Amino acid sequence: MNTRGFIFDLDGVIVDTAKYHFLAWKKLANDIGIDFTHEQNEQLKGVSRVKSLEKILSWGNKVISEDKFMELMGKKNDDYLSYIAQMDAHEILPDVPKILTYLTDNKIPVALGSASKNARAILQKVNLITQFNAIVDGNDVTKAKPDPEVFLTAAQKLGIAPENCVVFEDSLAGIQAAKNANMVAIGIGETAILNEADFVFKDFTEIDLQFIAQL
Ligand code: B16
Ligand code: MG
Repeated sequence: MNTRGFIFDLDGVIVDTAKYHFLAWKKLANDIGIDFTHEQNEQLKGVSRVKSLEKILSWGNKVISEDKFMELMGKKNDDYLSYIAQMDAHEILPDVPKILTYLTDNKIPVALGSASKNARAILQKVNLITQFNAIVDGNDVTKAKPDPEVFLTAAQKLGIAPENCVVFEDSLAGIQAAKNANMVAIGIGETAILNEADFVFKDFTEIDLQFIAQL
């Protein structure tokens, strides 16, 4: 295999934290008189916390002060963190450890590229933090996916050229970020949504090690 680097998104790829984001955003939205559905939650996948709250407020036609905005962001995150506090390794999605172990056993560089500011805490909770050679999360970048910044920074930290990196992503914005970074984009989810990816798999149980080896 050429010297490839592999970059994993976190939410929706390694763990399913979308369900906790949903609970926390729904409570917050309902508290201020806005409805919040699973369909709307889907649209927040891969989207930063600030942008997520902006979208929820616009769906509810609500305008609030900057102070109130900051207060709501803090509330949502406190609530979200109460769910994260209960996570453990059982929440790692099927066959993710198989792929990570294969890559580390073969000394292939692995990075995390996530929009979440809670990524390190989540990796600690599920006991995967030592599997990554580099971690780039929402604290390290200023431009959100589909901007390629998060993945380009990850490639730089790994010391691998962008065109030799492979990205696993569950959101369309993330697939676009990977393509904007000139990387191979592998979608994890539905082909209908992730149609700009180079390959799409429903989940990691559909990916065999032979496929990884020949990339
Ligand atoms: P936080 P990813 C993203 O993570 C989530 O998909 C998205 O729903 C969330 O709003 C965003 O992180 C920010 O998360 O509030 O924890 O900073 O998919 O890029 O790993
Ligand atoms: Mg994701």
